[in-house]
Amino acid sequence: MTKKHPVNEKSKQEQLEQFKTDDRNQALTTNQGLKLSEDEFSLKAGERGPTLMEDFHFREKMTHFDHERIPERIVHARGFAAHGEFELYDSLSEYTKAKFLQNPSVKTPVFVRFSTVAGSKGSAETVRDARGFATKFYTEEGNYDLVGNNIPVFFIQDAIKFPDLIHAVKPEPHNEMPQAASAHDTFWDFVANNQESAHMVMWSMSDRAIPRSLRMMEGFGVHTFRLVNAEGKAHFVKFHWKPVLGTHSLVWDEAQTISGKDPDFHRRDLWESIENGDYPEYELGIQIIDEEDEFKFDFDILDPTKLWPEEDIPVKLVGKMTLNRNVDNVFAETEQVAFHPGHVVPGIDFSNDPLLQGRLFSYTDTQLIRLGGPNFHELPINRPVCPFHNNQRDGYGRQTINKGPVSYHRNSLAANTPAPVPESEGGYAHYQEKVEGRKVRSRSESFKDHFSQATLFWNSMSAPEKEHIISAFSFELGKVKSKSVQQQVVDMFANVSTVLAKQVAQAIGAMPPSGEDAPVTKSSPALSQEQTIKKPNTRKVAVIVANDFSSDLPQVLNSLKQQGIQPEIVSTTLQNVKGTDGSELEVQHTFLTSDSVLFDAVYVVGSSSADEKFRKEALTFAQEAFKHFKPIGATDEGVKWLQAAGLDSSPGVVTGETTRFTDEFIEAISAHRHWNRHVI
Ligand code: HDE
Repeated sequence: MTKKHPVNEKSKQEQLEQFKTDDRNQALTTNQGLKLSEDEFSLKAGERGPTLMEDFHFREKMTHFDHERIPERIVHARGFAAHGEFELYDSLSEYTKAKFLQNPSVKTPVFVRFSTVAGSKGSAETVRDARGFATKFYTEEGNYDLVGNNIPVFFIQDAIKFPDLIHAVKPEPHNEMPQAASAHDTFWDFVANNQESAHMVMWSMSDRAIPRSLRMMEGFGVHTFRLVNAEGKAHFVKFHWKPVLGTHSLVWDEAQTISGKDPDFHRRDLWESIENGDYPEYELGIQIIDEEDEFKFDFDILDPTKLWPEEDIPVKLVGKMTLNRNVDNVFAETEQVAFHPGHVVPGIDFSNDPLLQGRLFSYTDTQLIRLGGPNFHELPINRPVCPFHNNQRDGYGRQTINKGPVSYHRNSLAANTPAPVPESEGGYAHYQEKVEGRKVRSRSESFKDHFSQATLFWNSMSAPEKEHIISAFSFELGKVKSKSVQQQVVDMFANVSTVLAKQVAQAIGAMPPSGEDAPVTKSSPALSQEQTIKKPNTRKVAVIVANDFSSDLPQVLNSLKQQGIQPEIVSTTLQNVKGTDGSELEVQHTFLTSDSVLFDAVYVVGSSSADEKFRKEALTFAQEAFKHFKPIGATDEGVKWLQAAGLDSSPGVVTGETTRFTDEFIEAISAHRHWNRHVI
């Protein structure tokens, strides 16, 4: 007998509600429910005497505290997550039978965790690193996890090298330095001696590795997967997330300052956006290659160090994900969520990418130690929204109370249930790819070109992006102590571009390569962030205001707000500031509590009654913003201050001397950064 899984109508949110508890206004009890009369003093033999063993209250409280921590993730330890939903634009039945990709009226609940890779759980968030972008879709056929990164390729081609890569990038074992940074000898030694890393290293030295916001970065499934339709026909697919706000980055100097000023910069940005109702949105894109075309390209589609140029294989946008709910408890949800690329649903299958194949082992294995046993799927955040039944039993922390004596298959006592479901009724059947071969430990010839796409990436960058890459290499290698490693890296990247390698060699005192770059025959404009979507909304502007501001200011601020811009008032103290017409503005930050780097733009208003100290603080904000190529606006007294400091009449600096001040300032904010500004 086969039984179809009934679809559970309960949304993920409702399911989670059952597990939530509000301790406010409740009596204090032990975990056994015993009400307690006192919670400040342990039980002692006399007021000045020793504590008694009998104190079960003390022992329970302390034991629980002693066991509060679980091991952090070996990689991606520092992360932050949010709930949301995914909606499809049009049915994808041509390519896949996955139920959540059939019907545009179905909203699929999702949980997304973003992360850095190398740093520990408490590390700063704006470090140079790839970002994890892991999405759990709670579908009616079970959980589907798309566990991706914000960079479309990876450092290595075979999973067996992952422990080596991670050992090399993590803090060096003899002195545990540096934290959350690749700028050290072992990482670059790994790079030079594992040259398949060339392409990914180009990405991680680029602006992609220092995103402005988790809301403004792309996501990639990285590996080639398979979509399989109801007729059993398969296509190769790559998954993309495209942020609706465009792809934008910080600059390195700014990123480093933020690490100190606000190590929680990215989680704060995500949290506040969701609390404000500015829900982060990403469109899901797919690139499709017919199975027959597997060998038509000048790269192997199974090689995870290669991307599929979007100009050759267009990205079809198929749906939108909106993150609209913050977590209630970071430990219960963000920390305990367990992603796994092997969590698939019918209609989604794997390819033979050797990196993906290894990941299919690693993720469950890591949860066993991190979450303390095999029952982590029962944690509220990990439970599917459809029922699950099988003969697995027991283990640490088991919550399900399985009834009856039968926990084996095949059986007659329970009419051979729970029963497998035929493929035609929704049972998962692996795609029957024909596989033949000798058992070998080797790299396919088709995986041996490590530089063509690294060069494609370089050739696709705008001039400022290239400059940033050169400085990133110069910074990172400048921190490397071994002259030999420095030279090996310069020699390696001469294979990507001699222009790049020569400039880096110059910066770090290494021998420059000889020769010139070949003429550019191909570039992929989609790889550059220059042409990305540019919008003003959700951009934060520091508005520097003193008492006696002009009566026009509230109107300017309203116009900014109408565009979704978030002006925040910065002044000397948190006292309200007053305008010449008696109006008042609430101050959100002082010069002490905030900093130019925490904003997208600076607007200097000032006033004639502001003192010299105020003027200096305002100019520090403006000068920092100038150095980081940010838009700067000035009206009133602020115009004079900028003029005196020589900061006016540069690209992206808009002063109230023009009648179109507000429009021009909004335009300057939309542009994100003004790279054509001359910064000394
Ligand atoms: Fe992961 N990776 N990874 N990875 N990965 C983990 O699983 C692993 C790789 C990615 O927010 C671990 O639960 C191996 C590529 C993300 O919880 C671990 C290999 C990509 C996250 C693991 C890779 C990723 C992880 C550690 C080489 C982009 C965080 C904790 C074959 C496509 C998920 C955990 C979250 C986490 C193994 C390479 C993405 C150890 C063996 C390529 C986003 O299982």
